[in-house]
Parts: sequence; C-alpha cells; structure tokens
Amino acid sequence: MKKELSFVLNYALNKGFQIHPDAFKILENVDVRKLEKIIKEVVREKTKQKLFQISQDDLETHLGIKEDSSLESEVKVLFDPTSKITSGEGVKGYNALFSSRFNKLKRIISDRPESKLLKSAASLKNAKIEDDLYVCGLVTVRNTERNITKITLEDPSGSFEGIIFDEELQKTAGTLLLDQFVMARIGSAKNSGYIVRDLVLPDLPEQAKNKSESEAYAVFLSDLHVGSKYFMGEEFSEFVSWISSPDPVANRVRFVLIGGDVVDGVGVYPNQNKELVCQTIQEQLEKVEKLIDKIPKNVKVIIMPGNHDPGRRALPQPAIPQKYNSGLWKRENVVMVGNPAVVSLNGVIVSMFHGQSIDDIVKTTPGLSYDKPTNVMKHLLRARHLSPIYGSQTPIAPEMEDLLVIQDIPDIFHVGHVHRAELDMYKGILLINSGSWQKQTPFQASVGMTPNPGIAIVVNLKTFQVFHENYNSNSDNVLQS
Ligand code: D5M
Ligand code: FE
Ligand code: ZN
Repeated sequence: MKKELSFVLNYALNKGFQIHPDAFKILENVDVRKLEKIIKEVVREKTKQKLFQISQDDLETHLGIKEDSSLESEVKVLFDPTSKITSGEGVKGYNALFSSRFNKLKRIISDRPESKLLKSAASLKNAKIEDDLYVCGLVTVRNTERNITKITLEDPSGSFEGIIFDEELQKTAGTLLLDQFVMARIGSAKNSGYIVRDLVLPDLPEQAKNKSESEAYAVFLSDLHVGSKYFMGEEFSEFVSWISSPDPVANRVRFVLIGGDVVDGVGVYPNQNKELVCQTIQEQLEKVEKLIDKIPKNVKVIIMPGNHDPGRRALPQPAIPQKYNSGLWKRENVVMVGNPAVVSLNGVIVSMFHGQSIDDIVKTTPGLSYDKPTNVMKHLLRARHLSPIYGSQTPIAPEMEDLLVIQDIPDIFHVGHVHRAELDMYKGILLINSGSWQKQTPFQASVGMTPNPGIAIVVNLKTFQVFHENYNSNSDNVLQS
C-alpha cells in the first residue's frame, strides 16, 4: 500500500473511525498529494456529527463527485449510412451519384438571392449576355497557364467553360477541389466565351449552437489502432481508468466518441503483419471490447469505422459488421455507426467523419497541410461535402445517393485520420481533430508526419468549454489551438 494511503488509514483509526471498503476504493484513486487534506477534513466533519464510519457517500459528497443523476446521456443517431448503402453499378452508379451531389448542393444554395439568376450550362449556348448571370456545377477542370485560369463546371445539362483574369479570384479557384460544387457569377468576354467574376461556395451560415441542458461531457477520440505494435495500450488504459476516477471532469463524462481506425486491421498496407501484435481482426476487436468494458456503463460509447477497420473500404462505410465482433453490438451502452454519421448528444449535433479525404486534399490544395487538419475541415464545410475529389486515393462507392454531402449543420465537427489532435472554430462550429493513440509509425516517420498521440479532448456540452487529458510523455508535442 502507498505510504499516503496507510497514513490515511492510521489517521482515521487513531481518531476512532472506520473506512468502508467502497470509500477506500475512492481514496485509492485520488491524487496522493491531496489525501492528507481530504481525510482530515472528512474526519473533522464527521466528528461534529458524532458518526464514526466514513462511507462512499461521505467521500463523494466531499469531493463533489457524487454521481449526478441529473446528467442526461441521450444519444440519437440522426444519420447513419449503414442501412442506406446500396452500391449502384459502374458508370450508371456514378452518374446517379454525381447527379445526387449536384441536386443536393443546388438545393442548399437555393435560398441565396443569387440563385434566382442561375442558368443551366446548356441554356447559355455561347450567346452574349448583357448582365451578369450565375451558373453552378461540379468542377471538372481547373488549370492556370500564363496568368489565366480556366475552369469547367458540369451541371446535368452539360458543361460550362469560363476564364478567370482577376488575380485574387484565380487564387480562390486554385483552392477549388475537383468534383466540388461551386456557383460562378459570369459575364460575356469581349470576343466570345465567358469571364468568371466571382465564385460562390455553398458554405454555411453562422448559427446559434444547440446546447445540452445538463453539464454532461463528451470525450472525442479516434485512431486507436488496437492490434498495432505502436498502439499506446498503457496510456490508453490509464486514460480509460481516468473516466471512472473521482476527478470532477471525468465524473461528468457521459459520452465517448471514437472516430474510426479503432483497430489497425489486417492487410491494410504491405507487410502490415510485421507491425501487428494481434494478427486477426477478431483478436483486435476482442481487445477493443475489453477496453470499452472498462468505461462506466452510464457512459454511451459511439464507434465509427475508419480505413483500417473491417467492413468496406470505400466511402460511405457501414458500421463495423457484427460478424467480426458481436460483443460490441450487444453492449447496451455502445452505439455502432457507419462513416460518416451524425449523432445528437443531449441535443448537441455532432457530425463524425473519419477523414480519409484529407490525404487527397492536402496533396492538391495550396496552403493546406497535415499539421493543420482543422483548416482542411473548414474547407470541407465550405464545400458542404466530406470527400469531393473522386478517383484519387480515397475510394468512393457508386451510391445512388451522395451520402457525403454535408446536409445537417452540426454544432461539433469531429474528424480523425491524420493523427494530430487539434481544435478550432468555424462559424460557431467547434472543430475537433481527435488525434490518435498510436505512436509515430516507421511509415509516418519516413514521410515526415509527426503525430501528437495520447491526447483526449473533452467538451462540456452545456458550455462548450474544452478540456484535454494528455497522456503523451513528449511534452513538446501537446495540443495547440
Ligand atoms: O493514416 C494516418 C495518416 O498517415 C493519414 O494521413 C494517411 C497517412 N498514411 C498512412 N499510410 C499511408 C500510405 N501508405 N500512403 C500514404 N499515406 C498514408 P491511417 O489511416 O491511420 O493509416
Ligand atoms: Fe489512423
Ligand atoms: Zn485512418
């Protein structure tokens, strides 16, 4: 027994007190430096009451950690692709996907005044136009040569080509992602063709946040990579124990969200088996199950897959299928969702996405990098799409409906994948990249990716105050916001 704990026992005994075993369990989890002060204060109070037994209740009241039954923990799944996944076939499927994308995004911009002046690409027929008009569509080509940018937009009627001369606007055009939806203000060029005078993204309005009525807290995690040699098992276990500790923040946690890459998977990259400690998906998921079981049952755990998890690789991904681990599906406090998903936590809307598209976006967009994943998240919100670029590294399935359009405006946008914990705000939305619990892998080192693993981000859903628990021994590599 630690010397501070024996001091506590002896002190209480000498004063004629007994400590109930449940109360003792609480003391075992308290910061040892605070033990002496706590026991002296409790003994003083109880002596006044002439009651000589120290109970769990006494300590919980004293520490302000009495389980607060007024803290709600209501999870509603507002969107989950799992049951909607159909997979259309070949070209027909992709036509349906892009036409769904176009229609959904056109609807999103339809309440803007400019949309009254929208014309279809085919209706222009290269004719001269007197006043400026608008066209909208998905970006299929954009290139810059000799200080002129050319852009092609496609709508269901056909395609529109325009030229951009303005330097600032060329910069904006340079940040457009292929296959992203955009609206352009256009005018006739001197001879023939059209000049693009402005580019309008769907974006989203600043709006009031939904708040939880009670001060329930949510923990945001992702990229555990359980089964990998580099999974920080000890640190993660320590963190999970913290949730049931008498810490006043931990005590209010009612939700844990895991944003994908729960396990490291099998056969995800060449020679992966050499970097695994658990060689099968089943074994990896059993380990996850054991860790999840350490989380108190009054905490709801939401689990979303990432590119390392079983199911299918292409977006949108279904929830981790029951056939790999029915245990997780059976737990009453566990909610299995697909990627992406939208959940409501006591009324606070959280949009969850693993973040696979970040890789493609960082590669093609000037000014965006892995070090600042929240800037990429802002880019996605402005485009109102989670993974615009088609045909690059991020596989997208030919669904009949584009389930990656950001339709609901969230209060919190939760993404992972790039292993860097980072926070930011955009138009009143809290942006969280929830980092990872995997140390830097040899691959990441070889490409100069520096993760900041071992950080848990905790949000008070009533006040949106953010806390973080750092289990990273490298103190230089902490959360920046
Ligand atoms: O990916 C973690 C990060 O590392 C993510 O930004 C992608 C990058 N990554 C990982 N493996 C590769 C390969 N093979 N090529 C390119 N980029 C990669 P995670 O999903 O955790 O593996
Ligand atoms: Fe990952
Ligand atoms: Zn990932």
